[in-house]
Amino acid sequence: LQLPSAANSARLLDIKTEIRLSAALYKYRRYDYTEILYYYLETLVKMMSSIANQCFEYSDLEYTYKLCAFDYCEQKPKHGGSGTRLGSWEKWSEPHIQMSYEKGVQCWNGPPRSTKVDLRCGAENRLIHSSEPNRCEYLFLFETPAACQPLPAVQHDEL
Ligand code: MAN
Repeated sequence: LQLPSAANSARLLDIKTEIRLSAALYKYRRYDYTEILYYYLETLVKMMSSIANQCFEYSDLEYTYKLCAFDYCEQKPKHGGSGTRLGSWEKWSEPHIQMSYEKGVQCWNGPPRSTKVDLRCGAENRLIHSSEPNRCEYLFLFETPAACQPLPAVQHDEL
């Protein structure tokens, strides 16, 4: 896929404008929607790579939860004690875009701990919630600008 030069210079923090601009360029060049979708996904991946090697924390009453993006998740008691691995980076999972961390510390009489991370649109990269819907299966909620982009609207009638 050959990207127009404006798209090549896409700045991560101004992704919305760039997507609109490239959608317009694609339209002008009569590229199809699939190519715009490719561009969107590629930009999303770039954006997500901007949080790689960073850790984010969220605390509830008992624990501080840590998400080290594309590395591991951890649960640490707030009032002393060592951290417990809640899984290591495994994959993106479906049906919606969700990060999956698996093979954490074995749960007593249960499975190895694992964590799914839901992404939600937000102005900054921030871990905003953690829960344990099933014992030793954790669910984090992570806000990121990367989840804010709707697919660009293509107006065929203007061609
Ligand atoms: C610890 C924590 C909990 C978990 C139990 C399971 O207390 O990791 O989140 O439910 O172990 O025994």
